[in-house]
Amino acid sequence: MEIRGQQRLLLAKWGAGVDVVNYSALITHVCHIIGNKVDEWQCPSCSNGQTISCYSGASETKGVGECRAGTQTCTNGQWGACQGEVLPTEEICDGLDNNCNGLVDDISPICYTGPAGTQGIGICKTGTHVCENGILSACIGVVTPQEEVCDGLDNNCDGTTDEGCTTCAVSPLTPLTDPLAIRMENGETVIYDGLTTAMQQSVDCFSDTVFNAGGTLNITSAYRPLQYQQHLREVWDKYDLLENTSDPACDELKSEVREEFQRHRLRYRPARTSRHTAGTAIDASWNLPAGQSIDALANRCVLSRPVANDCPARLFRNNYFEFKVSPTRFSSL
Ligand SMILES: [Ca+2]
Ligand SMILES: [Ca+2]
Ligand SMILES: [Ca+2]
Ligand SMILES: [Ca+2]
Ligand SMILES: [Zn+2]
Repeated sequence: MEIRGQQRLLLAKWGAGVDVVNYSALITHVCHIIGNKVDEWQCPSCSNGQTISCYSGASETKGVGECRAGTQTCTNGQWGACQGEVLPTEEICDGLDNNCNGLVDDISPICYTGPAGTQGIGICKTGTHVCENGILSACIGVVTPQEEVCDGLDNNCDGTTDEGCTTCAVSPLTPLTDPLAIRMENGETVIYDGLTTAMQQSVDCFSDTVFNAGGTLNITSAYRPLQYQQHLREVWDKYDLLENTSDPACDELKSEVREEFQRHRLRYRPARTSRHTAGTAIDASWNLPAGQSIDALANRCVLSRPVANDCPARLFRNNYFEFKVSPTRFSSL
Protein backbone atom coordinates (compact mmCIF):
# COMPACT_ATOMS: atom_id res chain seq x y z
CA MET A 1 0.00 0.00 0.00
CA GLU A 2 1.26 3.44 -0.96
CA ILE A 3 1.65 5.88 1.86
CA ARG A 4 0.76 9.43 0.79
CA GLY A 5 1.83 12.82 2.21
CA GLN A 6 -1.14 13.41 4.52
CA GLN A 7 -1.07 9.80 5.68
CA ARG A 8 2.57 10.14 6.46
CA LEU A 9 1.86 13.10 8.77
CA LEU A 10 -0.99 11.35 10.47
CA LEU A 11 1.02 8.20 10.89
CA ALA A 12 3.63 10.27 12.66
CA LYS A 13 0.95 11.71 14.93
CA TRP A 14 -1.24 8.67 15.60
CA GLY A 15 1.06 5.80 14.82
CA ALA A 16 3.23 6.30 17.90
CA GLY A 17 2.32 3.91 20.64
CA VAL A 18 -0.01 1.85 18.47
CA ASP A 19 0.86 -1.78 18.27
CA VAL A 20 0.40 -2.53 14.61
CA VAL A 21 1.77 -5.28 12.44
CA ASN A 22 1.27 -3.59 9.08
CA TYR A 23 0.17 -0.34 7.48
CA SER A 24 -3.18 -1.70 6.57
CA ALA A 25 -4.03 -2.44 10.19
CA LEU A 26 -2.65 0.96 11.18
CA ILE A 27 -4.75 2.76 8.64
CA THR A 28 -7.82 0.87 9.81
CA HIS A 29 -7.00 1.92 13.36
CA VAL A 30 -6.52 5.57 12.45
CA CYS A 31 -9.68 5.63 10.38
CA HIS A 32 -11.54 4.24 13.36
CA ILE A 33 -10.38 7.19 15.44
CA ILE A 34 -10.72 10.11 13.03
CA GLY A 35 -13.32 8.81 10.62
CA ASN A 36 -13.06 9.33 6.90
CA LYS A 37 -12.62 13.09 7.16
CA VAL A 38 -9.52 13.55 5.09
CA ASP A 39 -10.02 12.86 1.39
CA GLU A 40 -6.49 11.83 0.78
CA TRP A 41 -6.50 9.43 3.64
CA GLN A 42 -8.64 6.87 1.74
CA CYS A 43 -10.04 5.01 4.65
CA PRO A 44 -11.05 1.43 3.85
CA SER A 45 -14.79 1.04 3.11
CA CYS A 46 -14.96 -2.58 4.20
CA SER A 47 -13.09 -5.24 6.12
CA ASN A 48 -11.14 -7.72 4.13
CA GLY A 49 -13.03 -10.93 3.38
CA GLN A 50 -16.44 -9.29 4.04
CA THR A 51 -19.11 -10.12 1.37
CA ILE A 52 -22.37 -8.46 0.36
CA SER A 53 -25.07 -9.16 -2.20
CA CYS A 54 -25.06 -7.00 -5.30
CA TYR A 55 -27.26 -6.45 -8.36
CA SER A 56 -26.79 -3.86 -11.08
CA GLY A 57 -30.03 -4.49 -13.02
CA ALA A 58 -33.41 -2.86 -12.43
CA SER A 59 -34.46 -3.75 -8.88
CA GLU A 60 -37.85 -5.22 -9.94
CA THR A 61 -36.07 -7.84 -12.06
CA LYS A 62 -33.85 -9.14 -9.23
CA GLY A 63 -34.71 -12.74 -8.39
CA VAL A 64 -37.34 -12.90 -11.21
CA GLY A 65 -36.99 -15.51 -13.98
CA GLU A 66 -33.33 -16.14 -14.71
CA CYS A 67 -32.11 -13.01 -12.95
CA ARG A 68 -29.93 -13.47 -9.84
CA ALA A 69 -28.01 -11.21 -7.48
CA GLY A 70 -24.22 -11.63 -7.29
CA THR A 71 -21.66 -11.17 -4.54
CA GLN A 72 -19.07 -8.45 -3.84
CA THR A 73 -16.07 -9.38 -1.71
CA CYS A 74 -13.91 -6.93 0.23
CA THR A 75 -10.24 -6.97 -0.77
CA ASN A 76 -7.69 -4.47 0.57
CA GLY A 77 -10.46 -2.48 2.13
CA GLN A 78 -12.31 -2.00 -1.12
CA TRP A 79 -15.36 -3.76 -2.54
CA GLY A 80 -14.54 -5.84 -5.56
CA ALA A 81 -16.65 -6.17 -8.68
CA CYS A 82 -20.09 -7.79 -8.49
CA GLN A 83 -19.47 -11.46 -9.26
CA GLY A 84 -21.98 -14.03 -10.45
CA GLU A 85 -24.98 -11.73 -11.00
CA VAL A 86 -27.37 -12.63 -13.84
CA LEU A 87 -28.92 -9.60 -15.56
CA PRO A 88 -31.97 -9.45 -17.94
CA THR A 89 -31.24 -10.41 -21.53
CA GLU A 90 -33.35 -10.33 -24.67
CA GLU A 91 -36.21 -12.83 -24.44
CA ILE A 92 -35.62 -15.86 -26.65
CA CYS A 93 -37.66 -19.00 -27.19
CA ASP A 94 -36.04 -21.38 -24.73
CA GLY A 95 -38.58 -22.11 -22.01
CA LEU A 96 -37.00 -19.51 -19.70
CA ASP A 97 -37.89 -15.98 -18.61
CA ASN A 98 -34.78 -14.31 -20.05
CA ASN A 99 -35.86 -10.67 -19.65
CA CYS A 100 -37.06 -11.33 -16.08
CA ASN A 101 -40.51 -9.76 -16.46
CA GLY A 102 -42.21 -12.78 -14.89
CA LEU A 103 -43.33 -14.23 -18.25
CA VAL A 104 -41.66 -17.22 -19.88
CA ASP A 105 -41.12 -16.92 -23.65
CA ASP A 106 -43.40 -13.90 -23.99
CA ILE A 107 -42.46 -13.32 -27.62
CA SER A 108 -44.11 -13.84 -31.01
CA PRO A 109 -41.53 -12.65 -33.52
CA ILE A 110 -42.76 -11.27 -36.83
CA CYS A 111 -41.65 -13.24 -39.88
CA TYR A 112 -41.91 -13.07 -43.67
CA THR A 113 -40.96 -15.84 -46.06
CA GLY A 114 -41.63 -14.13 -49.41
CA PRO A 115 -39.02 -12.49 -51.66
CA ALA A 116 -37.47 -9.20 -50.54
CA GLY A 117 -39.43 -6.15 -51.59
CA THR A 118 -42.84 -7.83 -51.56
CA GLN A 119 -43.61 -7.60 -47.86
CA GLY A 120 -46.58 -5.34 -47.17
CA ILE A 121 -47.32 -4.92 -50.90
CA GLY A 122 -50.71 -6.04 -52.26
CA ILE A 123 -51.98 -9.14 -50.47
CA CYS A 124 -48.52 -9.97 -49.07
CA LYS A 125 -48.18 -9.65 -45.32
CA THR A 126 -46.06 -10.82 -42.46
CA GLY A 127 -46.85 -13.69 -40.15
CA THR A 128 -45.62 -14.54 -36.67
CA HIS A 129 -43.68 -17.34 -35.06
CA VAL A 130 -45.36 -18.75 -32.00
CA CYS A 131 -43.10 -19.96 -29.16
CA GLU A 132 -44.40 -23.14 -27.59
CA ASN A 133 -42.49 -25.37 -25.19
CA GLY A 134 -39.32 -23.52 -26.06
CA ILE A 135 -39.64 -24.12 -29.81
CA LEU A 136 -40.54 -21.52 -32.45
CA SER A 137 -43.34 -22.52 -34.83
CA ALA A 138 -43.25 -21.98 -38.59
CA CYS A 139 -44.26 -18.53 -39.83
CA ILE A 140 -48.01 -18.54 -39.18
CA GLY A 141 -50.37 -16.29 -41.16
CA VAL A 142 -47.75 -15.14 -43.64
CA VAL A 143 -49.05 -14.33 -47.14
CA THR A 144 -46.50 -14.55 -49.97
CA PRO A 145 -46.92 -13.68 -53.68
CA GLN A 146 -49.47 -15.70 -55.65
CA GLU A 147 -50.21 -15.91 -59.33
CA GLU A 148 -51.93 -12.72 -60.52
CA VAL A 149 -55.62 -13.32 -61.24
CA CYS A 150 -58.32 -10.87 -62.24
CA ASP A 151 -59.95 -10.20 -58.87
CA GLY A 152 -59.28 -6.58 -57.95
CA LEU A 153 -56.26 -7.53 -55.82
CA ASP A 154 -52.51 -7.34 -56.33
CA ASN A 155 -51.94 -11.10 -55.95
CA ASN A 156 -48.27 -11.23 -56.95
CA CYS A 157 -47.39 -8.21 -54.79
CA ASP A 158 -45.59 -6.25 -57.48
CA GLY A 159 -47.50 -3.07 -56.64
CA THR A 160 -49.89 -3.30 -59.59
CA THR A 161 -53.42 -4.66 -59.34
CA ASP A 162 -54.75 -7.02 -62.02
CA GLU A 163 -52.00 -6.35 -64.55
CA GLY A 164 -52.78 -8.09 -67.84
CA CYS A 165 -56.49 -8.18 -67.06
CA THR A 166 -59.08 -6.46 -69.17
CA THR A 167 -62.76 -6.44 -68.34
CA CYS A 168 -65.34 -7.99 -70.61
CA ALA A 169 -67.88 -5.39 -71.70
CA VAL A 170 -70.66 -7.95 -71.12
CA SER A 171 -71.48 -8.37 -67.43
CA PRO A 172 -71.69 -11.88 -65.94
CA LEU A 173 -75.01 -13.76 -65.75
CA THR A 174 -77.21 -12.72 -62.83
CA PRO A 175 -77.03 -15.45 -60.17
CA LEU A 176 -80.29 -17.27 -59.44
CA THR A 177 -81.65 -16.85 -55.90
CA ASP A 178 -85.27 -18.03 -56.16
CA PRO A 179 -85.39 -21.64 -54.86
CA LEU A 180 -87.86 -22.71 -57.58
CA ALA A 181 -85.71 -21.07 -60.26
CA ILE A 182 -82.68 -22.95 -58.92
CA ARG A 183 -84.64 -26.25 -59.01
CA MET A 184 -85.45 -25.63 -62.67
CA GLU A 185 -81.86 -24.62 -63.44
CA ASN A 186 -80.77 -27.91 -61.89
CA GLY A 187 -82.88 -29.85 -64.40
CA GLU A 188 -86.28 -30.11 -62.74
CA THR A 189 -88.08 -28.76 -65.78
CA VAL A 190 -91.68 -29.51 -64.75
CA ILE A 191 -92.70 -27.78 -61.53
CA TYR A 192 -96.36 -27.71 -60.51
CA ASP A 193 -95.73 -25.56 -57.39
CA GLY A 194 -96.81 -22.09 -58.41
CA LEU A 195 -99.58 -23.09 -60.82
CA THR A 196 -102.88 -21.43 -59.92
CA THR A 197 -105.46 -23.68 -58.26
CA ALA A 198 -107.62 -23.45 -61.39
CA MET A 199 -104.69 -24.48 -63.57
CA GLN A 200 -103.90 -27.42 -61.31
CA GLN A 201 -107.53 -28.57 -61.63
CA SER A 202 -107.33 -28.20 -65.42
CA VAL A 203 -104.10 -30.18 -65.59
CA ASP A 204 -105.56 -33.04 -63.53
CA CYS A 205 -108.72 -33.00 -65.66
CA PHE A 206 -106.72 -32.90 -68.91
CA SER A 207 -104.51 -35.87 -67.94
CA ASP A 208 -107.56 -37.96 -67.05
CA THR A 209 -109.47 -36.91 -70.16
CA VAL A 210 -106.64 -37.75 -72.56
CA PHE A 211 -106.06 -41.07 -70.78
CA ASN A 212 -109.78 -41.96 -70.94
CA ALA A 213 -109.75 -41.15 -74.66
CA GLY A 214 -107.01 -43.78 -75.12
CA GLY A 215 -104.18 -41.31 -75.56
CA THR A 216 -101.06 -40.27 -73.65
CA LEU A 217 -100.14 -36.82 -72.42
CA ASN A 218 -96.61 -35.63 -71.61
CA ILE A 219 -96.39 -32.34 -69.79
CA THR A 220 -93.02 -30.76 -70.55
CA SER A 221 -93.31 -27.46 -68.71
CA ALA A 222 -95.65 -26.02 -66.09
CA TYR A 223 -94.89 -23.21 -63.64
CA ARG A 224 -91.87 -21.09 -64.44
CA PRO A 225 -90.60 -18.64 -61.79
CA LEU A 226 -90.17 -15.10 -63.12
CA GLN A 227 -86.48 -15.22 -62.25
CA TYR A 228 -86.03 -18.34 -64.37
CA GLN A 229 -87.87 -16.74 -67.27
CA GLN A 230 -85.59 -13.70 -66.96
CA HIS A 231 -82.57 -16.02 -66.77
CA LEU A 232 -83.52 -17.65 -70.08
CA ARG A 233 -83.94 -14.24 -71.70
CA GLU A 234 -80.63 -13.05 -70.27
CA VAL A 235 -78.86 -16.13 -71.65
CA TRP A 236 -80.38 -15.47 -75.06
CA ASP A 237 -79.40 -11.79 -75.08
CA LYS A 238 -75.87 -12.29 -73.76
CA TYR A 239 -75.26 -15.19 -76.13
CA ASP A 240 -75.88 -12.84 -79.03
CA LEU A 241 -73.60 -10.15 -77.60
CA LEU A 242 -70.78 -12.55 -76.74
CA GLU A 243 -70.80 -14.46 -80.02
CA ASN A 244 -70.13 -11.10 -81.67
CA THR A 245 -67.09 -10.19 -79.58
CA SER A 246 -63.53 -11.45 -79.87
CA ASP A 247 -62.25 -9.79 -76.67
CA PRO A 248 -60.21 -12.46 -74.82
CA ALA A 249 -61.45 -10.97 -71.53
CA CYS A 250 -64.88 -12.34 -72.51
CA ASP A 251 -63.69 -15.88 -73.24
CA GLU A 252 -64.68 -17.34 -69.89
CA LEU A 253 -68.14 -15.76 -69.90
CA LYS A 254 -68.60 -16.67 -73.55
CA SER A 255 -68.10 -20.36 -72.96
CA GLU A 256 -70.32 -20.26 -69.86
CA VAL A 257 -73.16 -18.57 -71.73
CA ARG A 258 -72.71 -20.83 -74.76
CA GLU A 259 -73.09 -23.85 -72.53
CA GLU A 260 -76.22 -22.34 -70.92
CA PHE A 261 -77.65 -21.53 -74.31
CA GLN A 262 -77.27 -25.10 -75.50
CA ARG A 263 -78.44 -26.64 -72.23
CA HIS A 264 -81.66 -24.63 -72.28
CA ARG A 265 -82.16 -25.42 -75.99
CA LEU A 266 -83.15 -21.85 -76.72
CA ARG A 267 -84.58 -21.44 -80.20
CA TYR A 268 -86.41 -18.16 -79.76
CA ARG A 269 -85.98 -15.13 -77.57
CA PRO A 270 -87.85 -15.87 -74.32
CA ALA A 271 -90.58 -13.40 -73.45
CA ARG A 272 -90.03 -11.00 -70.57
CA THR A 273 -92.86 -12.68 -68.72
CA SER A 274 -95.14 -15.48 -69.79
CA ARG A 275 -98.30 -17.27 -68.75
CA HIS A 276 -95.95 -19.83 -67.27
CA THR A 277 -94.67 -17.23 -64.81
CA ALA A 278 -98.27 -16.46 -63.89
CA GLY A 279 -98.96 -20.18 -63.32
CA THR A 280 -101.68 -20.32 -65.98
CA ALA A 281 -99.97 -22.27 -68.79
CA ILE A 282 -98.43 -25.67 -69.49
CA ASP A 283 -96.48 -27.07 -72.42
CA ALA A 284 -97.44 -30.58 -73.47
CA SER A 285 -97.01 -33.20 -76.17
CA TRP A 286 -99.36 -36.14 -76.73
CA ASN A 287 -100.50 -39.10 -78.78
CA LEU A 288 -104.14 -39.66 -79.54
CA PRO A 289 -106.09 -42.38 -81.38
CA ALA A 290 -107.31 -41.37 -84.83
CA GLY A 291 -110.42 -39.27 -84.84
CA GLN A 292 -109.77 -37.62 -81.46
CA SER A 293 -109.18 -33.84 -81.23
CA ILE A 294 -106.76 -32.57 -78.58
CA ASP A 295 -108.48 -29.19 -78.64
CA ALA A 296 -111.87 -30.74 -77.98
CA LEU A 297 -110.46 -32.72 -75.05
CA ALA A 298 -108.64 -29.64 -73.72
CA ASN A 299 -111.76 -27.52 -73.92
CA ARG A 300 -113.55 -29.96 -71.62
CA CYS A 301 -110.96 -28.99 -69.00
CA VAL A 302 -111.17 -25.26 -69.71
CA LEU A 303 -107.86 -25.32 -71.60
CA SER A 304 -107.24 -23.68 -74.91
CA ARG A 305 -104.37 -22.85 -77.22
CA PRO A 306 -102.30 -21.22 -78.48
CA VAL A 307 -100.91 -18.51 -76.25
CA ALA A 308 -99.97 -15.88 -78.73
CA ASN A 309 -97.28 -14.01 -76.80
CA ASP A 310 -95.15 -16.95 -75.77
CA CYS A 311 -92.93 -19.12 -77.94
CA PRO A 312 -94.91 -18.68 -81.16
CA ALA A 313 -92.15 -20.38 -83.17
CA ARG A 314 -92.59 -23.57 -81.23
CA LEU A 315 -96.31 -23.78 -81.58
CA PHE A 316 -97.86 -26.25 -83.95
CA ARG A 317 -94.72 -28.28 -84.27
CA ASN A 318 -94.35 -31.94 -83.33
CA ASN A 319 -97.70 -32.01 -81.58
CA TYR A 320 -96.23 -29.61 -79.08
CA PHE A 321 -98.60 -27.01 -77.74
CA GLU A 322 -99.12 -24.61 -74.97
CA PHE A 323 -102.39 -24.44 -73.14
CA LYS A 324 -103.76 -21.75 -70.93
CA VAL A 325 -106.64 -21.81 -68.51
CA SER A 326 -109.41 -19.37 -67.74
CA PRO A 327 -110.19 -19.65 -64.03
CA THR A 328 -113.60 -18.04 -64.34
CA ARG A 329 -114.67 -20.51 -66.99
CA PHE A 330 -113.43 -23.43 -64.89
CA SER A 331 -115.60 -22.44 -61.95
CA SER A 332 -118.67 -22.59 -64.22
CA LEU A 333 -118.04 -26.26 -65.04
CA1 LIG B 1 -40.05 -12.84 -20.23
CA1 LIG C 1 -37.39 -17.28 -23.08
CA1 LIG D 1 -49.83 -7.60 -59.43
CA1 LIG E 1 -55.27 -9.60 -59.17
ZN1 LIG F 1 -79.40 -21.58 -67.04
